[in-house]
Amino acid sequence: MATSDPSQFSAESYFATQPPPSTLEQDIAGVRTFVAQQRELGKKVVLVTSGGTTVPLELNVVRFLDNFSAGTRGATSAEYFLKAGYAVLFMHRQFSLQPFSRHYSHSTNPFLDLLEIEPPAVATDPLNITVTPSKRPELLEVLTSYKEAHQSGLLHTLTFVTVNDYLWLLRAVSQELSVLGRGVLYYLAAAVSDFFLPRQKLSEHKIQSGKGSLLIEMDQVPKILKPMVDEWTPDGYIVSFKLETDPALLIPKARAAIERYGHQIVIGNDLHTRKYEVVFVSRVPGSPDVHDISNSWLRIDPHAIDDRGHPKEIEEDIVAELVSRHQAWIDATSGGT
Ligand code: PAZ
Repeated sequence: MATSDPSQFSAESYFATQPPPSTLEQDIAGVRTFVAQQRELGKKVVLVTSGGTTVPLELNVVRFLDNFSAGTRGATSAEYFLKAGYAVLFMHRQFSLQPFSRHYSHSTNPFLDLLEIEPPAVATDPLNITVTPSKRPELLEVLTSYKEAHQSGLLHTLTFVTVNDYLWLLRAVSQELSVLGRGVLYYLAAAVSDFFLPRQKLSEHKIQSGKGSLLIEMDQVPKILKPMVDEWTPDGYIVSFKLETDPALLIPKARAAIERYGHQIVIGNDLHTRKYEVVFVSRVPGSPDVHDISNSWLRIDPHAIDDRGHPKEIEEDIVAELVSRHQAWIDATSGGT
C-alpha cells in the first residue's frame, strides 16, 4: 500500500508492491554462509555498497537511466578494510570496479598491456606469454593481496543492477548481518537513484517513438536509512555518503540526514573534489543533545604519494578514521563484542 501521496512509497509499501530479484534467495544463502564463517573467526565485517543503480524504463529493458558512479570509492575502500582486518561483503553494481582488479581496469590500465608474447626457444614449441618485467612488482603485490582475500574467504561479492535489486539486497543482507551486532560497519557508498518507475507503471515493451516528446513521471525511492537503523540492523554502525554538486548544500544535507535517521556518520563529498576532500558529519559522542552535530574535514594533497610510492588515495584515510571510530563506539557502547 502506498502512502496518501501515491508517488511517495514508504519502505513497507515499496517491498509490498515491488518484486524481489530472482537471485535474492541464492545470494542470501551465500551471505548466510559468509556470516557464519566470520562469526566463528570473530571478525569484524564491513558491508561496502558501490557503484550506481539503474532505473529501467521498460519491462523488456531497452532503455534505462543511470548515473556517473564508477565504483572507485567502494572498490578502493574495500581493499583498505581488508588490510585493516575486516571481512568484506562487497555489494556492487555489475561491471563496476572491484577491489584489486580495479588496478587493471580496461580503460585506465588495460590488462593486455601487461603481457608480452615470447618467441619459443624451439620453433615447434607453442608461444609463451609473460608479464612485462617493469610491471611485475606491482602486479605481484596486487595479485598477492587478491589471492589472500579470496583464499581466506574474507571477501564475498554480490552484484546488483537496478535500484530495485539494490533495495531488496540491502534489506536482506542487513538483516542477515544483524546477528553480528556491533561488529558490523555499513559503508553505503553506492550512488542510489532517488527516483524510479514502479513495476505497475512500466511499459511492457520498448517505448515507441513517433508520438512527439516522451514525458516520464517518476516516483520517489523510499528513504531506507530509517528502517535500516530502526528495524533491519539496529546494532550496526552505519556510515552513509551524501553527494552534492552545490557545496553550500553539503553540510546542511548531511546534518539533516543524521538528525532524521539517527545513524552514526554521514560522509559528505562534492562531485568535483571527492577524490581529495570529504567531510565527516556525526553526533558529538557523549553529548546529551541529539542536535549536537560536528563536522570534520579530511583532506589529502592531490599530488601526495603513499608509503608504497603510489598516488595517495583518500580512501586510505577515510577507512583508517572509520576503523578507529567504529572500535571506539564498540568500546563505548558494549565494552567489546
Ligand atoms: O563511485 P565513485 O568513486 O565514482 O563515486 C563515489 C560516490 C560519489 C558515488 C560516493 O562517494 C557517494 O557519495 N555515494 C553516495 C551518493 C549519494 O547517493 O548521495
